[in-house]
Amino acid sequence: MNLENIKKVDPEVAEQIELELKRQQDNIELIASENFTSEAVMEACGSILTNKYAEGKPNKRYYNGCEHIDVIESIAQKRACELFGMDHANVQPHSGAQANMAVFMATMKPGDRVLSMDLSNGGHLSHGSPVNFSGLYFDVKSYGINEYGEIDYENVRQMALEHKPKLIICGASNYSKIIDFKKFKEIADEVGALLLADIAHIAGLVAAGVHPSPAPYCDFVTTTTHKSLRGPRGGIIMCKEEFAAAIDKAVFPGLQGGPLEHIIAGKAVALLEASKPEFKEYAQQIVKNAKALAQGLMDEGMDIVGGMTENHLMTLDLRKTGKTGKDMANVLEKVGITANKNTVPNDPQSPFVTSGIRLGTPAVTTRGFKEEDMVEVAKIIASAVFSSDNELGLKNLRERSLKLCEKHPLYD
Ligand code: DSN
Repeated sequence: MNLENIKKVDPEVAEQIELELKRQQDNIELIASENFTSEAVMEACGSILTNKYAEGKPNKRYYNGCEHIDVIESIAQKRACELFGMDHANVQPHSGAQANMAVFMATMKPGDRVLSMDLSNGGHLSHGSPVNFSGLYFDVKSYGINEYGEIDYENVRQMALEHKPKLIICGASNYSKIIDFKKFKEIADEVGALLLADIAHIAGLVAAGVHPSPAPYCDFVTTTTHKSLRGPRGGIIMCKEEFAAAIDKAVFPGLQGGPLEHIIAGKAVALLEASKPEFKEYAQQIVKNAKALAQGLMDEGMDIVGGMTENHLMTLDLRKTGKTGKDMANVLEKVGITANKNTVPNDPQSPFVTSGIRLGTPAVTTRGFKEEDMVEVAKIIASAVFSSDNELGLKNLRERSLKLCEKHPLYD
């Protein structure tokens, strides 16, 4: 990584970037929403495009000098539509939360009703959590998951019939099963609701055909670009043509000012990368690795919410070990594994403590981990949890995790 100039101008920040690179290289990244984007994407994001104001949309800007920006943003829009099979794409949202906010703004008035997945069951803050704009300004009803870790579609239907939401949201930030978008569409149609699929977590799997696509069924599809899609940090909204004008207006001038055109260029590059055959293989490997990790953990006697995963992630249920998600995430960090604490359904602990740890495979798959590596990762995790007080044991586990990192170098 070239830090030549920043080292001269600001050695303090340069040092922290170098340390962060080493942290990423020397630790096993299992945060399910993280990934390692390509150097090509980072070049676009670090380019002179950061200098340009371009409020508005391609060929309809409030500033002059946008002829090259227009081409780049149009390329990103076209690639998003082609990759995900939707009519229209707005590639300007700075994040997934802002993409969701724009759909709310384009379709509802404050106080209108939404049906979405509960945050503690795997939903997302921006789908209606009481502490988020979505829960503060809209009337939110939530569905959860059943004892098998699955969405109970009949329960969703009953809730939709009872509450008559204007918008139904499917998609989650911690759900390990395939989402049946067709069933959601049938429910939405039965009650006359609009349907939004937030595919932030599974976008890479959808792009590669490894998870069914929401495109034939949903009015809106939102995603982040930095998770399994492996692009820069940002969001995209896709929709049916009939909602295109309302979505564009909600993004600008509704919610955002100048778009981040350097990041939009990074999104364009990532979308091209995601359309290649190598990316399909990558997405297939993400799922194989997740299954190998889940099986390995279960073989070591650990519980997984809902059992075997069907996508890129899973939640370790620590309840029977008597340990908390908060403590075990810290223990895993000691042995060189980065993960996040997460609630399990009916969690007796608070969301800050939790009884679970969410684990995902997009990032380790990018650096080349295969099934046999995931079995070793499972053994390291189980040993760390079961002997979390044995400092010498943890030190040995740290050496084992470092060996895996050295076997699969990153950004070298
Ligand atoms: N914070 C993201 C995640 O970790 O899933 C969702 O926005």
